[in-house]
Amino acid sequence: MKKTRSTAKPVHKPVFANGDDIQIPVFTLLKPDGTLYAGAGATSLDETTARRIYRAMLYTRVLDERMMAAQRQGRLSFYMQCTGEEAAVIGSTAALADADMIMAQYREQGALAYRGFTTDEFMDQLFGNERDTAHGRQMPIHYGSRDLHYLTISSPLATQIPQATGYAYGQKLAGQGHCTLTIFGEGAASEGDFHAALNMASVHKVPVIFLCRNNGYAISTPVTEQFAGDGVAARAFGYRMQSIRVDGNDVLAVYEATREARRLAVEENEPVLIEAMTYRLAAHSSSDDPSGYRSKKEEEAWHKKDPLRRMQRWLIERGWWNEDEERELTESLRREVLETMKQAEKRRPPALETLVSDVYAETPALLREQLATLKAHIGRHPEAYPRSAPWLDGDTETEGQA
Ligand SMILES: Cc1ncc(C[n+]2csc(CCOP(=O)(O)OP(=O)(O)O)c2C)c(N)n1
Ligand SMILES: [Mg+2]
Repeated sequence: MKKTRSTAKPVHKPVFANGDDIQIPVFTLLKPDGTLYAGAGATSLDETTARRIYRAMLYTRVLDERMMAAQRQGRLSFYMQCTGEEAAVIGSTAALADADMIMAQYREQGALAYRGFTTDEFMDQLFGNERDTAHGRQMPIHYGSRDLHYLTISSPLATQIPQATGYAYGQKLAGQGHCTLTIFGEGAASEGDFHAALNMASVHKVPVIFLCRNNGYAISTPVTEQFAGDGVAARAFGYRMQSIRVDGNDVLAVYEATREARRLAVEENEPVLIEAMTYRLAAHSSSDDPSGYRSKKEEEAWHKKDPLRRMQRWLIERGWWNEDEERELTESLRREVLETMKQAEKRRPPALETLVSDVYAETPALLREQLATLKAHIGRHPEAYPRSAPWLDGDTETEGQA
């Protein structure tokens, strides 16, 4: 039988261990004021990539502000913000190759923005209109993009984590040098799926990077009520996996950590766990009100560590960005989001048939039967379906109206 790795000498009294003797430092390069720590060294970020990252961070902030406002105006049913976590999400994405796979949770729209998901694509999904690739069958924020190697979001927590291990195993077999980044919250890391995924990845040595956004809360439950151990990073040791804890509001540190993690994953078949320490500055979702479970004072303290401000100051200091550019870009992004939203909300809903089409290769008889029953029902009660009824019964005259 193969030996375990333990080389410790046997003892003759019971000796317990709880990991308290292991200290995991926080890797950070950029101070909250945007200056570098002494000893931070040179970053491998070039100007083009740095600007692309910052643009995606700003885009995500603007998108989130607008869409949250749209939800409050009753135009959108639901929304989730990335606010405060942009550096963790976008800094890590930027360290990948564009063809690497991303499997995220639901708060990672910044990754898509970085890869070039268009405002039209965001809006079509959010409004579930006829151009939405999921045909309106998902709630808002469940984006997906085959072209951008971004697995469609699924609501049940942690499902994407073992999927990432499996997918990365396939990437290893394919031998094209790609890896998978899976992003999830610290709450999701309490699911059994997280542990199964880490164990399998470590045993089979697959090119996967597990990025936990430790943002302090799982909805209203603070981390102090979620786990007793040293955060999420320490869990990797049980699986003999490389692990790093990083300041998640420091985009440079996240970028460098993920870059090295990718190298380990792809070149050395070492899966890596990254714990990005960050904070969810906004509510959990449009259905949540954090004032019931956390203080304004706590929020203020984290506003001072805003990842956007931090990167902006660093960029300006280097002469890679300036305040005029910031103002112009912000205004043009606001206009773009608003205009695109107005178009998207006017577009027709998906055809009723898409409820059952492209789910199975061939639509099963039972689903066809249910669709027929639904159509008949709507036909009997058109007044109850004011938006969809006119074009459901083949009334071509009204086709094209929203
Ligand atoms: C299996 C499962 N259990 C519960 C939920 C309900 N739920 C949705 S989000 C959430 C909190 C997740 O927190 P975390 O993973 O820390 O992510 P965050 O929202 O902080 O980004 C819960 C409990 C769910 N979607 N799926
Ligand atoms: Mg969380």
